[in-house]
Amino acid sequence: MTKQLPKTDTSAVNVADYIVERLAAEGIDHCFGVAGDYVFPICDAVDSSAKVKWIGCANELNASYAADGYARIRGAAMLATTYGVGELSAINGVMGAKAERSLVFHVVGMPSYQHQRLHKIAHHTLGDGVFGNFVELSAGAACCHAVINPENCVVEMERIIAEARRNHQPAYIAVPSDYALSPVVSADVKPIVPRSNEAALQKAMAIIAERINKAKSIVAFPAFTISRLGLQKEAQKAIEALGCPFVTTLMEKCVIGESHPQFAGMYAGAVSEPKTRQIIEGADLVLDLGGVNLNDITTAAYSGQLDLSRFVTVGLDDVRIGDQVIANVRLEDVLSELAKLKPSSAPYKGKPQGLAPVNGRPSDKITMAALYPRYAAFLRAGDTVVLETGSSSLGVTPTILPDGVRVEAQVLWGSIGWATPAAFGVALADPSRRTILITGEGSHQLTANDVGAMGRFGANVIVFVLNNSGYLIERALEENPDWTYNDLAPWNYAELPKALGCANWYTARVTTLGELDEAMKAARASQTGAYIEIIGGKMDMPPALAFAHGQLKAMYGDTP
Ligand SMILES: Cc1ncc(C[n+]2csc(CCOP(=O)(O)OP(=O)(O)O)c2C)c(N)n1
Ligand SMILES: [Mg+2]
Repeated sequence: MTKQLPKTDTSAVNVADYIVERLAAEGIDHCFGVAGDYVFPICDAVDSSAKVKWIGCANELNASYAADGYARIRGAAMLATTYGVGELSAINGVMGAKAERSLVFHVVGMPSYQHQRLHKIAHHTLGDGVFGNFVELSAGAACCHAVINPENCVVEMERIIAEARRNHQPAYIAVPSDYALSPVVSADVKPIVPRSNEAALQKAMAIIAERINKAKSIVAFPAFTISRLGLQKEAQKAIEALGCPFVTTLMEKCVIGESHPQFAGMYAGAVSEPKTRQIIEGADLVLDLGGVNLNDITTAAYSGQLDLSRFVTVGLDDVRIGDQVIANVRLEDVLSELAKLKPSSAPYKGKPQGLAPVNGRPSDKITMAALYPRYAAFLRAGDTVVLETGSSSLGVTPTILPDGVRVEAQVLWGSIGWATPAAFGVALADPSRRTILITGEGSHQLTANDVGAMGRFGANVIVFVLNNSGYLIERALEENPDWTYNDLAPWNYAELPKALGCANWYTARVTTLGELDEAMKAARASQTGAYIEIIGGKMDMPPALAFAHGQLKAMYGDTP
């Protein structure tokens, strides 16, 4: 990709305009955020930019989640917040993007250099005349950072962009408000594109080829980073050239279509299908493509038996085989080298699992056993599903979904409330697809106010809110499900879109399967957003959650 850098040879370009234009060259055309006086110059630069549109969110946490959702589709996103109060509210969301490898450029407006130099007592500070307090905190949620001035702006932006791309994690860019309005000092730079070292790539490929030749059984294990980097097609080609089965965890749900003949199922430790478990736990060689995250959630409470000495892990920027690490090797390059292989035998052919049959009578109350097959029947190619942490994600992920459905979830960081604004960001990032939000009502309560932003900016999301009278997943993860802290204020969820300004949205509150089926049809047909509140049982949970309920000691450790 050739990027057009903004012009720097004229005093008409100020620092704020330069930053916005430079980020636009990364394929970003929306900026999520909340305005504030220190960040006005950045807001002004966005508002007057022909390339980037300002997307005001209800608060900075929401904006950070929306930026994360957007970045997952576009490869990068821009978030703008004000000093201290704004950036600190965004930290949880930006830290989540760091954990989940989503590239958010977090631009923060600081008090002016002049006031910093004079140690003025200013608003949004601790009143101590110190201005570095929050830089350290926000920088901790990023993989690199810079405090910008007119002289370093052009060079620092290239360094920051290259480093953020290399790690595929957030970057923090702090800009004092007077410097933001100063002309940029030009510098002769070119975009730095992360590339493999050719010798290192050849060395890594030779070792991988040798391992492949020696192995009696191989399985590919594509990681969540494949979708973050937009390498789904490249991973599929590599896996087809290898001819081996591939397995995913729930973090990679639908990374390659689930009807693919080489798909051998979802691995989730002891709750995997026995065949899936045997294929991956018994393989001589596990080709981890992108750095699979084997956490308590993806392994169903560490219940599997994976032998890590049989892994070859291709990270974003290195290859690891046992104790040997070959640095400066890019994932995309390894995938394209693997795609050149010729399989030595006929490719693996699994038995594709069909969609689960839809069950229940129209007059039946909505059960989880009837709900999840209905989601699978409802979803179609061209949908992007954003899944919230909670019982819903444990219900949807083990369900086979149609090809062409994309799934985004925040499995590792697991900050509830993420999915509602993330769905907003996903919808703005690619309006050619339909965005479907599936959330529990407890999580939704944290960030539901940005349903208003969906209406305002024409993001036609279909929202499913499961109302099961509280935090079901928490009830299931405790011996006693009835602690009062798992109860919630009983909102009238289906009335939210109207109250939040989405006047023409389709809304429904459904208690029976017949009502749910009707509402799903109407939502699919609507030209605007749609919002369906589903009434579920207080303790009605999907099987994966019931399993976790029986594994509490393994999840959290035994009582000392
Ligand atoms: C920011 C944050 N706070 C608290 C938690 C702990 N937590 C995990 S799931 C959950 C409840 C989810 O409830 P709901 O969205 O209603 O889904 P349900 O399981 O009831 O379907 C809570 C409070 C968290 N993960 N993130
Ligand atoms: Mg709930």
